[in-house]
Amino acid sequence: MTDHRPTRRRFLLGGALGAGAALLGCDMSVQDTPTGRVLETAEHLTRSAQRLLQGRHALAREYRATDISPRFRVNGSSMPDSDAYAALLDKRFVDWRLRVDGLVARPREFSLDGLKVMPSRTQITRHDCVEGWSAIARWTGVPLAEVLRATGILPSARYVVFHCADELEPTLDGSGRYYESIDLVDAFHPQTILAYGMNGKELSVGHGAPLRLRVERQLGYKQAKYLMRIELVDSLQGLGAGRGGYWEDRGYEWYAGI
Ligand SMILES: Nc1nc2c(c(=O)[nH]1)N[C@H]1C(S)=C(S)[C@@H](COP(=O)(O)O)O[C@H]1N2
Ligand SMILES: [Mo]
Repeated sequence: MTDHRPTRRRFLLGGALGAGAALLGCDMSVQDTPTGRVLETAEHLTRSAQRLLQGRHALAREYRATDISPRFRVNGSSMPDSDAYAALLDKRFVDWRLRVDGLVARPREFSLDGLKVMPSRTQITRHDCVEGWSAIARWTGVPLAEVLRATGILPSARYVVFHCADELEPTLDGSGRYYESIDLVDAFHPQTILAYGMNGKELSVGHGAPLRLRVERQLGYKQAKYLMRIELVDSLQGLGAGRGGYWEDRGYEWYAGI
């Protein structure tokens, strides 16, 4: 299987995070295969793809309360720099709404209290940033699957896009706004939650209040903070520079598996 696994360009300095999961699908090509062996190769690829998919359903390691890091760094934006966010924070997010739209059956807005009365999940996991630091925290939130069950998704939906309140790179045209995306395998993974709580408290502004994504099988930059809108799409092309996220548009990998 390893022969046919596409090579991942790794950008992790020192490889401190260990071997990651391989990219799925797009890099696998049978085009160069001599005709007589196409079927054999196709079978092999199917088997490989299946193993990779099963691998992606596996749970990230969960830790004990005593493993929680005494300090968890704030990284990237530490607070969205806009009057709109300041106004929401001022009123402790009572006016904040998470909009869920795009390729959903029932577009909806959720209040923070509305999300808090939905089924919740708490997990103690390790956050790994590409810059070479890790920290363990307890996250509480609503499984993304529950939100998507409430809105329904259309058959054409392929990706879930997370639009954030912050511009990490201030620009006039909004191209510096933070966003991220995941596929439906990760969207319905049981540890993929929209977190409003951290270590038993409300999520702080630095860590992404009022709501952030936790997608535990992937690196730190996928863990979008300051969520404002979730959009279901069939392609990532129309967003940003088309590579599926703020850092992806600047050269990082879209599937940042750990
Ligand atoms: N909206 C938004 N989400 C973001 C970022 C950001 O700058 N803006 N930084 C990312 C990166 S690189 C990391 S490592 C984590 C940091 O989360 P923390 O501040 O809770 O440590 O958030 C990720 N999500
Ligand atoms: Mo990061």
